[in-house]
Amino acid sequence: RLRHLERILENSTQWLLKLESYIQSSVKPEMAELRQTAVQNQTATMLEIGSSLLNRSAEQSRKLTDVEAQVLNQTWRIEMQLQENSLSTSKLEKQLLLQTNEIHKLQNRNNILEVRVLEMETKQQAELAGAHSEKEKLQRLLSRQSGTIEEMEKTLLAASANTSLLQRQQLQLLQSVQSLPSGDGTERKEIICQHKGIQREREEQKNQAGLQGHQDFCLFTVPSAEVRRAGIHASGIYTLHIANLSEPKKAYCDMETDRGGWTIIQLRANGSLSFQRSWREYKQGFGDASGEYWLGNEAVHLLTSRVPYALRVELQDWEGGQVYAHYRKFQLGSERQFYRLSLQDYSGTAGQQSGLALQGTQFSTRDADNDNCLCKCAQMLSGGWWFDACGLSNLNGIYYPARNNIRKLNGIRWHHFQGPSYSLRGTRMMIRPSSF
Ligand SMILES: [Ca+2]
Repeated sequence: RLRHLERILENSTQWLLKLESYIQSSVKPEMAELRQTAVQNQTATMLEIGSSLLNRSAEQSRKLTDVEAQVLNQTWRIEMQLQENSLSTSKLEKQLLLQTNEIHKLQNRNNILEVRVLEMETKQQAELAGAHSEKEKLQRLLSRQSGTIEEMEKTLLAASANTSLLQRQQLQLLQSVQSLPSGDGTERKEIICQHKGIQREREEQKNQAGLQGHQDFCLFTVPSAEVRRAGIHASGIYTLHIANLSEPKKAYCDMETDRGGWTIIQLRANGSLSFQRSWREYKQGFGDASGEYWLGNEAVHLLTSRVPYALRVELQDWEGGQVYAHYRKFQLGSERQFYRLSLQDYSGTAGQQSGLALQGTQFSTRDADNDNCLCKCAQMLSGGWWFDACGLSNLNGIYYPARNNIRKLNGIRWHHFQGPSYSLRGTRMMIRPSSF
């Protein structure tokens, strides 16, 4: 049995070996194939992974280069800005330096000016003190003179009383002469002589009162009925015979305003006459006594130089307003003094003393610049006037009609009445002896 078993076992072992060899022979190529495919698969996947990795790295590198470019751009921009900034900074530094230099210069000038101002102040104070003492002296003199003037006025009043008495006698004599029947020549002559005597006496009285010579201003208001009848109390045009003036002058006399006796020296009423005139014209006068006119600087100078005169300025606006300025003392210097203005003792409703012009202001026309301005006021503001630099008034400016008269610097101005650029509707300047 055992041998049998051994033979079976041997057989089966052989069989198994055969099977194995068969299996081995049949399985080997398959395995190889399987391995190959596995290897191929793996290689493919590896290749895929590799290519995706490559793609990714390429993308990353692209992004990196982009970022790099951006960074480079930014750096470049920043550098440019830096450069610009440094340029502007240097410019600013230069400007700063220049400005500090200028400030230094200005400070220097300022210091010099301050020193000058101090010097001037001290000088002015000294001058002021001098002026004060002079003023006191003048006031003393004035009070003395006003005393003598009062005395003179008294004598004048007495003289005028005498005159009116004499006039009455004269008129009576004349009337009696007229009532006499014709024929008696001798008596008539006598009466005429008496009349002449009265006239001479009147002249002498006038001389004593300092009113010598011809009748040269609007002073006809002797308060007697006879004179009124003779018709020389009324306002109107009169002929003035002014001493030292070659020709008589026609002027309008106002016998009503403030007791009358006024000689009109300037009139603006409707713009019919141009006041754009030369020095010569303002000297000799222009226009007509029946309308707008300027009497003439020479005539006014001669009139106001012999006896004290008063000035009255009347102003009218376009809204019906009316004001006046009265100066108790008014005098005009000679042509050599450029018709320098002298004004004192203001009263009235037109502002204040300096409303017309400052004391001592000279007359200027378009062809004669005597003002206190670097400019030429008469050319700038038109007309002839006592321009300062250029002052608060100009009644000889251009005449502007209604509703066209505001914001006009070259119009008819009076600052203290209607402001600096309002052109007035009408003006009147008139004079009479202060003693009137
Ligand atoms: Ca000037």
